[in-house]
Amino acid sequence: MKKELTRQQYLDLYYYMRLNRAVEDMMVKLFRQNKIVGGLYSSLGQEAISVGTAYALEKKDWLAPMIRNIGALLVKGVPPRDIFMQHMAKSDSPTKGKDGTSHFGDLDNLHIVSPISMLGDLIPVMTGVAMAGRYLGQKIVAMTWIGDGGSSTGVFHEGLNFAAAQKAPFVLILENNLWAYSTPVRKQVPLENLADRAKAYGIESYIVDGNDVVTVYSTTKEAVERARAGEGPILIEAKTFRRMGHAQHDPAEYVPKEMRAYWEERDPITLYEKFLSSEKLLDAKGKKEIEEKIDALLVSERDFAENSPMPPAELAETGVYCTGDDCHKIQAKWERPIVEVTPPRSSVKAVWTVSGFGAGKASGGANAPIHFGDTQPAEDATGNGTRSAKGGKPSGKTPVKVAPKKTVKAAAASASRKARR
Ligand SMILES: Cc1ncc(C[n+]2csc(CCOP(=O)(O)OP(=O)(O)O)c2C)c(N)n1
Ligand SMILES: [Mg+2]
Repeated sequence: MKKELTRQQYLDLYYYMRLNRAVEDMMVKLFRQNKIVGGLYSSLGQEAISVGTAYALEKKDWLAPMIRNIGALLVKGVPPRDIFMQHMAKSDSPTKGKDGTSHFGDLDNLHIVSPISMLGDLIPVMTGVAMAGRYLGQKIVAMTWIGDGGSSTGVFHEGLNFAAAQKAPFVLILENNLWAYSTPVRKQVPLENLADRAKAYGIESYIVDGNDVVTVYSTTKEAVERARAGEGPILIEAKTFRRMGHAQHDPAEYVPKEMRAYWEERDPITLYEKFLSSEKLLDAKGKKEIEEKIDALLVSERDFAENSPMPPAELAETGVYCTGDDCHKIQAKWERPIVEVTPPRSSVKAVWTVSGFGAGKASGGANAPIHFGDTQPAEDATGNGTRSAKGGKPSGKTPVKVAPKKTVKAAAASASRKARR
């Protein structure tokens, strides 16, 4: 681990990893008391990934968690009581008891898209979120996670190819914990590094030690800022190990003892505590204060959850179908003049360029425009037509200039300046 963050950032990462583990420990107890409805999954030993990656996002960014990403939800601001109530199917839970595990989102405030059980399906969905953010001029980045097993689904490849083709500001975290249920990664992927999958789509990738929270955070931060700057999607493979079975029902006896022992020695929280104490960022007193803070918080959050009633039976027949405004009131938040892109009509000129998008032989060059209106005829597709900031008439066709070679970041910055007009 390298020292490069502020003291507060170091301590935040520690707090959230401890909180992540404590929330899950408490849920194991609730599960054994038969208070959890449905399955219970564990991210024991993988906390550095959920916490380090989500911590690299800004408040306005979007994420969609998978089953082992409770840490990411906590970092995004979900209170532990919501996680407890959701797992207990209580009336005050985010889904009012209609769904379990971490199957809930918050589109209005925290920008969380609910997980989808079908592995890989969140990749095209979050690509869409990333593209929508670009369309609305929001400068957001979207993130989701996938496992080693999930990276072999068809939709993983379709989704990542789509994200790459669209240069979507999207970061995908591939948690390679070496197992998918009882299948070891070696038996289902003929690759040493799953990050190599990125090559098939011409996108950038990183490999990180998933048990080193500082490296996870700083690598993800770099990837997030590159995606935000217009470089397109980025894949990060975080190497780690699934310390528990697939879920509570699975004792994982198929995992070799030596493998488990090796990884238990590399517990991400223990490793981080050593680092913090060697850097004089945390002493015994500070550690105790954090533990007491988390204990007190979780006791009150658990009590709140336990005291929440089970939903009344009649609730089952409500909210089954979306009925429009009384179902959800999500409105697009435009960060650019809406008139630039609506109503779509054939005369609408492209107003947004993304470096390298459409740079193939048959298209217009390194700064091809993305059309928001109807697709223009091929010969017009290279036109770098501009419109006034107030969304007035197109200013006429401007000849395409072949942009001098500049760094991707500079090109992206200029694209973003245009976008803000
Ligand atoms: C498309 C699809 N196939 C199968 C499943 C069933 N399933 C749920 S989790 C899982 C294993 C996932 O392994 P991995 O992606 O490595 O994630 P991990 O559990 O290790 O975090 C499977 C096969 C599913 N949910 N979706
Ligand atoms: Mg796995």
